[in-house]
Amino acid sequence: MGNIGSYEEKYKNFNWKISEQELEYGKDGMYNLAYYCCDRICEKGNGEKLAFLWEGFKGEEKKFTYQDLSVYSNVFAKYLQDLGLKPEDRICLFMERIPELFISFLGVLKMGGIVQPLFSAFGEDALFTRLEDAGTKAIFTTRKHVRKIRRIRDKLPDLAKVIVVNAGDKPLEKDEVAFSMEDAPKPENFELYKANPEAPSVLHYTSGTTGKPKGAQHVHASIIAQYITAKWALDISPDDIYWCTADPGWVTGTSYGIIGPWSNGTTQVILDSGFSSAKWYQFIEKHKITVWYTAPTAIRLLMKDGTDAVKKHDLSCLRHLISVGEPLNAEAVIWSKEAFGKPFYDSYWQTETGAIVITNYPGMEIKPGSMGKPFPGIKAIVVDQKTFEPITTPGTVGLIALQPGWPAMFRTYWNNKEMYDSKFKKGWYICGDRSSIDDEGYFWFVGRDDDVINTGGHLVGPFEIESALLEHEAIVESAAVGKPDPVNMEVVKAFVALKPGFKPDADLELSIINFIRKKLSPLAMPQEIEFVKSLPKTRSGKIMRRLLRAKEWGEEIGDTSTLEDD
Ligand code: 6R9
Repeated sequence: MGNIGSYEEKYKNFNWKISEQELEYGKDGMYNLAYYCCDRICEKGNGEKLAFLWEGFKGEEKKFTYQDLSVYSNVFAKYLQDLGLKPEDRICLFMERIPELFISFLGVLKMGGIVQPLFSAFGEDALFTRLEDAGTKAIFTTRKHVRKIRRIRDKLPDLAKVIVVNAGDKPLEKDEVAFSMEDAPKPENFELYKANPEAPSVLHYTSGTTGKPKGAQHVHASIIAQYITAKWALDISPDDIYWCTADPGWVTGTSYGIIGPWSNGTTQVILDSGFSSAKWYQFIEKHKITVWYTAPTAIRLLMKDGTDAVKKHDLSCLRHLISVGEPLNAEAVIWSKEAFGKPFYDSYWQTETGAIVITNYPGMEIKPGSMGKPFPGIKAIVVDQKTFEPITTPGTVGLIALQPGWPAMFRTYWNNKEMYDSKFKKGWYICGDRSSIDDEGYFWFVGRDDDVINTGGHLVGPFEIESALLEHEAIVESAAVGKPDPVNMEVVKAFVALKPGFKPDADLELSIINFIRKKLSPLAMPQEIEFVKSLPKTRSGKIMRRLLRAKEWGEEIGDTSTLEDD
């Protein structure tokens, strides 16, 4: 761990300028983050270095050097300009994990666009909500997903262009254009958009308890935090082979699947394939992966297959393992030591924070089950849930609160400044998670402070599911809550009341589950439907999800004084 030095010393002497200086951020007036992810690496003489190796689900491979990254991101940028797209236009990426997904991300930023990555697994409703809210101007997709866009196109007046990558031979429809990265003309020189550090860059949608998903809007200067956290917390260097298992539809897949590793000049590997422990271990062994960033759900799946599956492979290449997205159980840390000879390090952050804010810093003693301590430059405390005053007694649970001002912090929610403002109390940014801090400054995660469901590291908003459920012909009322699950931590359970004339049976349950899978995504799909006569509500008519949730978790129900009488 050559990168980092002692935590205490780094924390004490930290200044974000350290990162800016290493990056030479702002030299010759250049603040566009895409430049620092490829062109600068080439200018430093590392253009021939491998930026990424991609492996598809059939085992096919493609390789791209930093020079390729630089050239092809220019191809995307020029193409978008020629289509008439302008700086600050929202341009959505809606593709499976093909090389074009990663390269177009930089391409959009190079022409000044705001890049809006979305999971390709999203169904038409989930897609529509996010494109409508962002007023998205253009969308990159593949043949496989273009149908979903066609079904909602009429309702999206701002969506001028649908760009189909690898379109094949079948004819396209009006305002759809076929695009091939390899065949498109390569501009000799592309003049990057002169973004200022505060210019909008990435728009990531994330779910809340109420209302539609919110677009957390980031700026180009976020790279100052993403670069240094990737270097110090993930402990990557240009000599590493790094694997981030996250999809860029999730912030982990952009902050640490694109910006962090590439601004550090690291080689990364990308696997566009589903999960299987044998496949993952083969992948690590074959590419001699040294740093691995993944999520607790995946670790739990690996644990299920046992250490025997690990021992079939030579995984001695692995040097550092980090986890994100959900609480990392103490058992997973202990198991990982047994299986890989190394613990998983935890890292805590959010779409809104843009970069890691609390982590088990390399070299620091890990307390299994704790998330670690604030990253240098981050002041994190817990505050009282009602008064928002700092809690000073170790071990007392409060809300995680951060002092605003780190470079990767979101700057607003798109079209929703009011919601953004509501996240700040007494000068602190309130993350919406509960935790305690022990007498040595370690954070112990307790749970979320809202009804958002964390399933396998993906945040799913109950409101979006409930709204979609109401579109089903049989349903009159609905509530969605998280229910405990040994692998995914939580899965979605839906409570539904039926319209007269509908029978609560297995066929109807299946029909409802499939309905949500298609409309929203497999992630939001309920694993269980419970048919009820009516839902518990407050006197003001709000569904008491807390009550339904407590039942699922076998918890105390708590104060029910606001509950509506039957
Ligand atoms: C990066 C990311 C954020 C929410 C966050 C919290 C949960 C993330 C965690 C964790 C326990 C960790 N979360 N990391 N909970 N331990 N190490 O996950 O962003 O999708 O916005 O989710 O995820 O609840 O508030 P995002």
